[in-house]
Amino acid sequence: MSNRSSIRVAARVAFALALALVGAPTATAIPLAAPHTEDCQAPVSDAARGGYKHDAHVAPSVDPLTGWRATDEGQDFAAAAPSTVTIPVAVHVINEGPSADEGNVPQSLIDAQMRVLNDAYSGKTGGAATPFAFTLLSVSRTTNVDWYNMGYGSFEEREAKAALRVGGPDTLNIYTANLGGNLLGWATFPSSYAQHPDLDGVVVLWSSLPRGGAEPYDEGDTATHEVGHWLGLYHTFQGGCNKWGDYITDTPAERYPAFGCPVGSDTCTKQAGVDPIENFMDYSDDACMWAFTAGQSVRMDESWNAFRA
Ligand SMILES: [Ca+2]
Ligand SMILES: [Ca+2]
Ligand SMILES: [Ca+2]
Ligand SMILES: [Zn+2]
Repeated sequence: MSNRSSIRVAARVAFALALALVGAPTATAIPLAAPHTEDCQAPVSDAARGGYKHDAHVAPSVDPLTGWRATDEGQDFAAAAPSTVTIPVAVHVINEGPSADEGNVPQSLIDAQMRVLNDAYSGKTGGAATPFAFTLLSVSRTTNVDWYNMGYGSFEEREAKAALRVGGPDTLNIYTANLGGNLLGWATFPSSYAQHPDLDGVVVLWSSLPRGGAEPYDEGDTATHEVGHWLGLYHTFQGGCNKWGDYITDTPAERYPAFGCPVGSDTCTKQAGVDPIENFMDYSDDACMWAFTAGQSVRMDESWNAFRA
C-alpha cells in the first residue's frame, strides 16, 4: 500500500467514525441523523440486471416529518398544485477525462435527464402530478479520478461535495460520476440538511442518465428515485408488510424490492393491492417504473415545506 493510499484509507476510517458518532441515536430518538444509513437486510443487487446495486436508504424509526402519520391516516390528500415549486438544479459532472465514455456526459444527456425529471414529477408519465418542476441552474465539469470513483459515504464524496456544492436547502445538487461498488446512486434526506448541509444532494451513476448505457437502468429514473428520497420519500418496500411501511397509505405494502418488471406480483397477500412495482420508489427497471402516488406527492410537498422551503 502506498503512503498516499494509506493516508486515504485512514481518512476514510476517520470519516466513517465521525458519521457513526453523528448518527448515534440521541435523546430526540431520530436515529437517521446522518444522511447515510444502510439496511443490511434488504437485497440490494440483482446479478441478472447488469450487476448494478440500488441505494439501501431506510426510514428512521421515528419519522422526522412530525405529524405526518396523522395527516396520512384518513385525511384527504391535497398537495400544492402542479408546477408551483420550481427547483433549481445544479449538475456537477465529475469525470476522468474529456470524452463522454470517461464520464464527461454531454449537455444533451443532461437536458434529457431534466425532461425525465419534469415528466415524472408532473404526472406526464402516468402517475400523480406533484407540485415540483425542475429547471437547470448550472453545470460544472471536473476531472478528478478519485472523485469519479467515489464510494457511498466516502472521504472522496465529502471532498467533492465540499468543493462543488452550490445553493441552500432548496437547490438540488446532482453529481454524476462512475461511483464505487456498482451503485446506481444515493441521496440525502431533507431532514438531514440542517446537520449536514454540505452533503445535501443526489449522486447518480453517469450512465444511468437517459441512453447513458447502464441497461436496464438508463432511462433516467435513478435520478427520479433519488430525488424522491431527497424530497422525503422512502422505498415502497420499507418495513415490508407491516402497518406503517413507507408511511404512505396509497402505496400497497410490499415485502421485498421488485427487480425487472414482475407485473401482478403480490408479496403481502394479507394487505390489499398488488405490489407497487410501477412506483419510482421501488427497484424495478426504469422502463417499468412510471408513477408517484397522490400520497407521495403530499408527503414530498410537506417535506419541502418543513425542511427545504
Ligand atoms: Ca404504503
Ligand atoms: Ca398485497
Ligand atoms: Ca420509467
Ligand atoms: Zn432508494
